[in-house]
Amino acid sequence: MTAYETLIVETRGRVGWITLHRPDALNALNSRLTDELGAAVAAFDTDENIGCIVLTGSERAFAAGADIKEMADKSSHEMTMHNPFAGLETVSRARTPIIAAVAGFALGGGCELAMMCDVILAADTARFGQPEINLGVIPGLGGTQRLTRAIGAYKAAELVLTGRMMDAAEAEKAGLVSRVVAVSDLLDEAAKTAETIASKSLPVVYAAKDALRAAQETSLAEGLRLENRIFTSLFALEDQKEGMAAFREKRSPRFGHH
Ligand code: CO8
Repeated sequence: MTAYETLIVETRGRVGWITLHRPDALNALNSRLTDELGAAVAAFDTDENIGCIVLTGSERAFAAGADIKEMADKSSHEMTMHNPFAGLETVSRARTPIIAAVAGFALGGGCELAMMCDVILAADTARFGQPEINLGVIPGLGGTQRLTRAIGAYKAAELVLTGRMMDAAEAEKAGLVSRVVAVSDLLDEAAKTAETIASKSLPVVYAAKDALRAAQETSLAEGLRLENRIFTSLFALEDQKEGMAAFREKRSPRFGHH
């Protein structure tokens, strides 16, 4: 397996695990990390033996944002011509579901990275925010867009304009996170959720993710048409026949992922 400098990457059964690992910088996203993350996600996303990816950080920080020290002296031209965060597009485009398991700080690009994932499990220690305004910039990786869609215009505006952080309880109430668990249970809960997803038919999981994403990106009418087209097309799969036969025969399905 590829050696990474800023990540710990491992495979556990049908689940790919990626742990951000820049302990001295609270997992700040520098270009090395985002390149490596893009490569690690792409490798899992093209492996049909992987049915779900877990992305996590440390107990202290999921990620405290883009690396401010790396970015500080760049010109607008440099930022435009050499986007240091291009690797993250692989995360937001992945077909495989990604669970963000967040403990500690998820700030700026860290919060935006969590929002690129499909499920956000938060430890009770998690803190979310978009503090870019304090640095003289605004969010640039989805913080004004995905956050607004996740928690609504007025709450997102307050967070982006003040730069304040939300704790896990507030984030759950606002709808930013799927579930809050004790920090000691975070990785076990992420593993259980990932194994459950990975036990389903992979093409059906891809299809579900596709339809869910459409809800964020299209009009309701277009999304409903897409959902219906995907739903009917799934009757071409052996896994649909197996799933429904298993129900009739009162047994668990054995999905072959085709
Ligand atoms: N970048 C670089 N280094 C960082 C970052 C960061 N984002 N966050 C923390 N670190 C470093 C600190 O500098 C420190 O290093 P050192 O020991 O060498 O001084 C180390 O990590 C530990 O941090 P602290 O000592 O500050 O730890 P505290 O517990 O006192 O504070 C905080 C923790 C509150 C998280 C604090 O570190 C902090 O405020 N960090 C910055 C948070 C922030 O502003 N994030 C937003 C960054 S901008 C962004 O994400 C924009 C993304 C969009 C890009 C779009 C491109 C197209």
